[in-house]
Amino acid sequence: MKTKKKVYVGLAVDIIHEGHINILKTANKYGDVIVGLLTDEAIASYKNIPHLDYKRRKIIVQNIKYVKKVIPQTTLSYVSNLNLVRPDYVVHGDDWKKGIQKQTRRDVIKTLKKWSGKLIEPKYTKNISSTIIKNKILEIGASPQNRVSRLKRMFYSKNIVRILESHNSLTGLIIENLRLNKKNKIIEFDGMWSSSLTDSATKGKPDNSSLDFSARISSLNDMMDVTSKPLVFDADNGGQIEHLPYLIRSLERSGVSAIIMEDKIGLKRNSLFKNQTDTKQDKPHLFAKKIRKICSSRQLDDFMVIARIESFIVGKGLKDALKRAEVYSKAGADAVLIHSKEKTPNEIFSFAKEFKKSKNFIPLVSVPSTYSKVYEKELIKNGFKMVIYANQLLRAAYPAMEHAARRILEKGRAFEIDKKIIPIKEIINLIKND
Ligand code: SPV
Ligand code: MG
Repeated sequence: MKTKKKVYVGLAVDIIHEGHINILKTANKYGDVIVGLLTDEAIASYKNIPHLDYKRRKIIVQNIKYVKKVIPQTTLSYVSNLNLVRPDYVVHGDDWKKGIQKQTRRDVIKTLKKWSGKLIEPKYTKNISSTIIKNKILEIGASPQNRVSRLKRMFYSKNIVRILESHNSLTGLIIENLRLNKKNKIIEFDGMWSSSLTDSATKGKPDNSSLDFSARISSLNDMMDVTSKPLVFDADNGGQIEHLPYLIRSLERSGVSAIIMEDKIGLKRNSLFKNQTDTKQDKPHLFAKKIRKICSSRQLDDFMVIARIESFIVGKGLKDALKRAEVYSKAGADAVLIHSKEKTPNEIFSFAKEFKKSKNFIPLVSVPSTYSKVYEKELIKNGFKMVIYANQLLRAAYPAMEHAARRILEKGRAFEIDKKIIPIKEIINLIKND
């Protein structure tokens, strides 16, 4: 009996739609369809991580009647899977002739040539794409549970998770919508940082917990109403251990993905102040108790607890920081934020180098406010998995607003600043209202 031809289809199937079925139906006419399903890591290498994780997408695809087998495709490039499968045909919608997949297509053609395989390109199904559907879902709203889980999935599928400070809905929308095409990859921020510093400053209060958690949660809920990306919550030192379960309950209910809790005690003072003589650190075993309390009270395993170590801030050395990292990791922390107010990342890099050797190593988080010259690629090289740009949007907005106010006072009219500020028409259209 003649063996059936092999047909390879590479798919991400973030959200399944009739465009995928059209491709698979066509592919099935040529032989047995093997789907190379892009892993979360492969997708994260060129755009945002998919809505559903690999396991769930696999279950869907392998139950489509046109599909014979599903294998993982771990890179955007098809080459290694093609060499493995040696298909007679590859089927892909003709939309990849243009745009970021152009090079991938060229490599497929070149590889298929080795065994005279053919590329079949059915017409792309117009007006349907995962992106269009995703935007529709966003209009309805992201479910808290899905939003909570996304952050942990990003930790394990991206080389770095990029978080930016957001102090109101408008800044949340900038983080939600800004996308750039850089070297054939779509880059964007992965989520929002709810900063105690900028939340307090926005309300004209000092960063010393004067602004209580319920006020902060109420304003982050405004951001949650209009965004879908994960939010990381700055919880200072978490407050009283007895109150933590209620804080966690409120955060989970709002769809917050992670809490960052710092190991300081006493009246809170911002870590970037030069003088930290009055700042005290908690005893490691007492702070570990708080971590355990969060772990036992969270309802979703994907809700992350990030322990923030302040040893460098209070002038203690590497040894103290490393000891604490061990204790906090054993207590159940999902990641460690090693904070620093130096001008270079040297001390956090030496911490990373040593901690990486430990069997209790957990992913590292960086807040490059004072050492802002550091590039993300250097953080990645040194073992960091998350970068938090902790205050830049407020710092950008404040001088711009102050300048506008000053010019109006100086000139006795507003005309001079008209060219520097957003036209009224644009501000009206900034927020969709349909
Ligand atoms: C914040 O943004 O509130 C932080 C980071 O906790 S830092 O200001 O560096 O303490
Ligand atoms: Mg803070």
